[in-house]
Order: sequence, then C-alpha cells, then structure tokens
Amino acid sequence: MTIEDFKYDHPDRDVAAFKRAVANKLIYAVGKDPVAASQDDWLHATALAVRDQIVERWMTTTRQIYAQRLKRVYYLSMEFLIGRTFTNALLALELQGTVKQALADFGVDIQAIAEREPDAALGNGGLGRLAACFLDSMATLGVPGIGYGIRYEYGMFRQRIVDGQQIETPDYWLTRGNPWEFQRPEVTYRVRFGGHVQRGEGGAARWVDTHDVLAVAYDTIIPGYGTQATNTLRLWSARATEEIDLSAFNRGNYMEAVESKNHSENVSRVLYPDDSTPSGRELRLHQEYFFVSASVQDLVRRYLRNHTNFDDLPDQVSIHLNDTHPVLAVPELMRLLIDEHDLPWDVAWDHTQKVFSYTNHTLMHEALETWPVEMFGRVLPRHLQILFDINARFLARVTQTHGHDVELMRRLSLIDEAGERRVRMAYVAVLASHSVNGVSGLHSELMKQSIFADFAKLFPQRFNNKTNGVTPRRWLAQANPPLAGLLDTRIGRGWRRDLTQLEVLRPMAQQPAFVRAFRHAKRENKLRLANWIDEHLRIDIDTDAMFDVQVKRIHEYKRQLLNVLHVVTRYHRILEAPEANHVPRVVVFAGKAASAYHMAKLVIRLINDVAHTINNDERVGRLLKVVFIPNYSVSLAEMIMPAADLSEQISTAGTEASGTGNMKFALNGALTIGTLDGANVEMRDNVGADNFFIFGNTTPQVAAIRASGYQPRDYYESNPELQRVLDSIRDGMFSPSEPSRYHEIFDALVSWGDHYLLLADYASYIEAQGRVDALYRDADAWTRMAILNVAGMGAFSSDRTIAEYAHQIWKTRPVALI
Ligand code: HBZ
Repeated sequence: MTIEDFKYDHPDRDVAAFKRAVANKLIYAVGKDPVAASQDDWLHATALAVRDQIVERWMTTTRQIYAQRLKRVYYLSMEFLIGRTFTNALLALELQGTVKQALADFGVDIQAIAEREPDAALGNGGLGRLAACFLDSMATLGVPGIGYGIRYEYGMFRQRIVDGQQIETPDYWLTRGNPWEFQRPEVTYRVRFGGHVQRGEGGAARWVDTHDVLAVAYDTIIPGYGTQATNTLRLWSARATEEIDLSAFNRGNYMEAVESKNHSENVSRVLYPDDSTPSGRELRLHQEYFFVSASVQDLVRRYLRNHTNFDDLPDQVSIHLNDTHPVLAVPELMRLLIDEHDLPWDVAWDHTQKVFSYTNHTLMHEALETWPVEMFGRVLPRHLQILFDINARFLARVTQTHGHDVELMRRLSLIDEAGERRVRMAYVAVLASHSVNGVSGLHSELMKQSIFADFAKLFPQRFNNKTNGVTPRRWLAQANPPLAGLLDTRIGRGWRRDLTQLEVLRPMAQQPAFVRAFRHAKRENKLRLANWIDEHLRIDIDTDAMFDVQVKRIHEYKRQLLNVLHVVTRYHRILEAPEANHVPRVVVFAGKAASAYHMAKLVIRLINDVAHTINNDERVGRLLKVVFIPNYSVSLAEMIMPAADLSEQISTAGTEASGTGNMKFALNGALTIGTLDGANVEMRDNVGADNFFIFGNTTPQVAAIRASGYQPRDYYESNPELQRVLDSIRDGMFSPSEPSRYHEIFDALVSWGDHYLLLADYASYIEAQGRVDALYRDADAWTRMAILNVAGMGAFSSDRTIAEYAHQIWKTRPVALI
C-alpha cells in the first residue's frame, strides 16, 4: 500500500474531503506512514483535522467580540474537569457521521480511537465539572467568556483498588501530546513571589527582591453547539525565568541552577486532590497566586489594547471567582491599578467591586479557605498590605454605621484573630464582589443564614441564587445515544439547545409504544455497562436487575456508608428468607477519596469487602451484586449514568450545596432516592413529588436533632435490623481475616456521635428503598415515572444557569455572528 492509496475518493464529498484531511495530518503533522500508524496516531491525526474546522470559527468569534466592543467574562477556576474532547468536538460540529465513515474507509474504528483519548482530569469533582459545563454553555449561548486556570501536568490521581483498598498513582495525561491545545510562548507573564515592600516617593509601594516564575499560556478551543461561536480556555504553565538559572550557574553550581529551575516549575505540576479540606500547603498558595496573577495581567493588557484609561473597565470586564481559590485576583487587580497604573485607592476599589462576582460551593466550616497571615505575608507581602488596607477601611465604615461593636468587628474582619491569625478568603470574596451566589435554592438561603449571616445583613442585595445545571450536549447527546436517538425521532433535535423542550414528553409517558421504546434505550445502556463490568472486573451482572448507582467523591457527608448499611440490610434479609420475593439489584459505587482522608478510604475498603463477600455467596445468587468501579472519571460517568435505574443522592440535609450528578442521572432516565438537600429539592419540585423518592430528616430537623443532643446509640438499640447490620460489620462478617477492621466505623456511628446522622435517617431510608422495590416490580409504572423525570429536567441545563449569570450578574451581551 502506498500513501496515495489512502487518499482515494469516497462518493460522499464531505467524507472524501475529510479523508484527505486526516491522511494529510497523519503524514505531515504526525509524521506517520498510514500503514504503520497506531490507534493513537489515527486519533491524533483525526483530532487535528477536526480542530482545523473549529479554528476559523474561533478567529471569527474573537474578531467579532473586539469589533462589537463586547464585555468579556473571565471565569477564574483552579479546576476544569473537561474529560475527553474528541467526541465532544465532533458533536459540536455535527461531524460524527462523516468522521465515522472516513475512518471506517481507512479500516479504523471511531469508537476504538475515541476511547484512547485520556481524560483531561484537571479537577476534583462537582466544582471542576461545573466549570467545564459552563464553558460549553457560554460558547453555545455566544457569551464572550474566557476560562482561566492551570495546566496541571498531573491531573486527578489514578485510583487503583488493590486488596480492596485505594492506591493512588500519578496521572500524567500529556504523555502522548495534546492535540487540542495551542502553546502561546509569546503570551508569557512574570509572576512574582516573596521579597519585600519598599516605600518610594509619596509613599508609593515598590515590591522588590522577588523570586519570579513565568506563566506561559496554552489555549484550548471551546466550540459552541449549533453556532459559530467559539470560546477559549486559557491555562497557564510555569516556566523558570532565565535569571534563576544564570545566577546559580555563574556561581558555578550547575545542579543548584537546575534544581531551582525545577522548583519554580513545580507550581503547575499537580492538582491538589482534596475536594473539601483546604491543603494549607505553601505550594497551593503559590498555585493560586500564579494563575490569577497571569490571568489578571492578561485581561488588563487586553483591555488596554483599545483603552487609554480605566474608566470603562467595569463595562468591559467581569471577573468571576469559582469558589475562593482565585480570590487573590482581588488584591492583584488592586495592586496593578494602584501601584502600576497610579489610580487612587477609591477609584480602584470601586472598579474592583463592579468587576468581581463570586460563587460559593460549600457551607462546611472546615472547607472554608484561610491562610496564616505569617505565610501570606512571606509569599505575598504587598497583597497582605492591600488586604489589611481593605479591611481597615471596611471596618471603619462599619463603625460609622453600626457604632463601635467589637464583637461585630471580630466576626466581620477579613482576619481571623482567634489563635494564629489567618486571612479569611471567603470574606475577601464577599466584600470585593457585587454579587455572591450559592448553587441551589436551599444552599443560597442557608449561606445567608450561616457562614455569611453578618455580611448578608450589611449587603442584602449582593446575595443571590444560581441553581447549577449540566450541559445536555455531553450528558445526554453524547453519553446516551440510544435515548438521544429516541428523543430525536419523537420530539426533534431542538432539545440540545433548548432543554425545556423535554416538557413535551410528559403526555408521552402514557403512550405504551413510547414507554417500550424508552425502556429499550435504557436496556441498551445497561447492557453496555454490564459488558464493561464483565470485561474489566469479571463480575457477571443481570441486566434485568435494578441498577442502583452512587458515583461521586467519597465523603462522610455524602453518606456512601448509609448506602452500605442498606446493602447489608438486603443481604441479611436474603439470607434470612432466600425464597422470598426479593427484587434483584446491582448496587454500583465509584469515587475517589482524598489521599489523606482516612475515613473515606476505610469506606472504600468496606464497600469492596462487602462486594467480595456478597458476590461470592452462592445463597445470594442474582438477587444482589455489589460493584465498585475503580478510577471514576468523566468518561466513566458518561457510561455509568445512562445505565442507572436508581440514583442515590443521600447526603445529610443541609450539606450538599447542590449536586450535579443528581441532574445527570435524572436527565438520563433514572429515578432518584434522595434527601431534601441541595438541588434535589428543586428537582423534586420540577418532576413532581410523586415521581421522586424522598426520605430522611430535613435541614431544620437535622439542626433540631443536633441541638437537642443527638444520641445515635438510641437508634442502634431500638432498631433490631439496624443493630444486626452494624454488629455484622463490627464483628468481621465482611473482614473475616481481620475481624476488627471496621471497629472504627462502628464506633464513629454508634459511640462517637455519628456526625452526619446516618442512624437517624436509616429507618426512613430503608422504608423508601422498599417503595423503590415495589415500583420496580411494575416495569411500565417505573418507566412512566422515569419518562416524567426526564420531562421535568428542562430547567437543569447549564444553558439556563449561564443565561441567568449573563443577564443578572455579568450583564454581558452575546456575540452576533453572521
Ligand atoms: O461543587 C461541589 C459541591 O460539593 C456540590 O454540591 C456542587 O454541586 C458543586 C458545583 O457547585 N464542590 C466541589 O466539588 N468542591 C471541590 O471540588 C473542591 C476542590 C478544591 C477545594 C475545595 C473544594 O480546595
């Protein structure tokens, strides 16, 4: 075969043209002879050919945003959990058919190469994935948005399960190159650390003797769906400055020179894998400042390209803070305006407040970021001064309006003075922003009553809610071809850009033919997952069984352990009455634990031990199987969620800010068993309470139980079934080689206070699971309810969320493209 053989024409013009494009890329960009090309080479070449089709749109969009002098949104986030790009790009361009055919002509299976693409796992969980859904929606709606973040070399760790336990290994996702990014060596900024501040003429601050790191931009194209509009995700990578090398080199210490170079490049090396407790490490503070400094320098430079002063800054720029991680952008913008551009303080502060907005993602006290003043001052001396100045002016104003209330000052201060002095990053974000939002109705209310109560009284108009959403392109069109295809034939293709169109499914729940077709689509997805589990985990599961799924980060508040208590309850019931009419279930878990989170890791081990015991117990057979899928990721979620019958959203009421997995499951036709927590509340309202399995104590009830002195032992002693379950875990039923392995879990629940109220919710949960079983026995009734769930999910598109941010917070107009 020769190279020319690979360029022969296909009767379809688009296919023929695309084949030529792929062959060209393979030969001239990848440098491979088609006869010798590996799957990875084909993927790379195809990705480059697809990318070419997006680039022109990208340039047009950028040019038009300039020409129309549109306000831009800069979405600052430490995490963008993008997953795979290839299939998503094909979807955006509606190119799947063409590319599939072109590759087939080369003897290449599109599915096989798509699965070779590594996930860009530059995030921990919901917060990072939300940022990725938002990028997709901003592009689709034509919102002129740029994402700014860090190009971590190592993303979220890879999880292996060895002897039932989580083992972390590094995820070097760039090994085979990344065809979706453009390196921009000319877009490089100096980011300074350390040193000290001198006072120059007239008291002007000079920040000197710093250690500097360079931030180099890498751009990824974010195509919109059904539009020409295309946005940018700009990620920063750290490079050593040349002078670091030279100074050490001149002293004749080559190794020292190289070492210090490595040291500065560590800044963008690795994503911190903690999703709730801030790490407190100095490198993390460096990461935060590194990426916001580069981003703010970049956006100021872009603004100054067509402005001679800062008067228009608030009309041209919005900076959004995805949680507090990027909040150093506040003192950084102040520093640039005051120290480098000589603006008076009050003008700079007024601009800052108009430009910034902030989203909070958690109420948990231990999750709120604070930095020791000592460390902060050492790493960022000038920024600490600026924060002290902001604080002093703020507290002086409060004194004017509220008198000298020392207790109020102590509560409002940006500096926590109890014990070691610390900077409260969330307070900086609230004070510097014109908008502070939570991520579900419940969460936004609780936010005003708890962590920000004093600020909500001072600035009531600042606080608002933006309920999260998910992109229907990735989470339905791409993840669930059987259901997407069914919807296309019955209601048209418009739901991809307007998810409220799902509403028309409501009456179709009464049409037997549609019910059958819907169930058939679910079945295909269950088969796909069952095959995967068989192939990768060697567990044989029954696709007629109910697929009961809980996939998310492992955390005590998310209560995977409550799910385990239910599984063990079923196990005992089966052993006790093997002939009874049990509803067969496959209970699926997946999720990562933070590497230092002992309890979460123990829960993973328990799940695996329980799975091992039950799956190998012949008395149980097909009635119950438990599967822990290792290394949960975006691409695994795309396979798991469409296969679920039942979605477990069982956090203690008042703890899960929103959840977004809950939305993805329901959108894919799973029923939810859940507490009245986060966005579950709004989902229930939208699909109807009759179509949602709610259980457990509500937020006010949880508060009341705690306030009256919760005694978990009372629940243990008064519920024999619960007692049997807990005793069997304590006594080694699932860890016979080490019977004491789970004593700690037993004690945490029964003796040490059961902080997340598992025992208080157990009976209600088991009762709700009984209602779930009863419904599953009636396949048509179940499917009708699933259809009504899909029909009610229109509001949970991230397009709706982003439209609200754009109108109410950012006040941006979409780009007009011809
Ligand atoms: O953000 C999650 C919330 O737990 C979830 O309820 C919500 O739906 C989602 C989107 O709003 N929060 C996170 O995922 N948080 C993190 O991943 C995180 C990462 C690094 C940190 C702290 C939190 O230092």
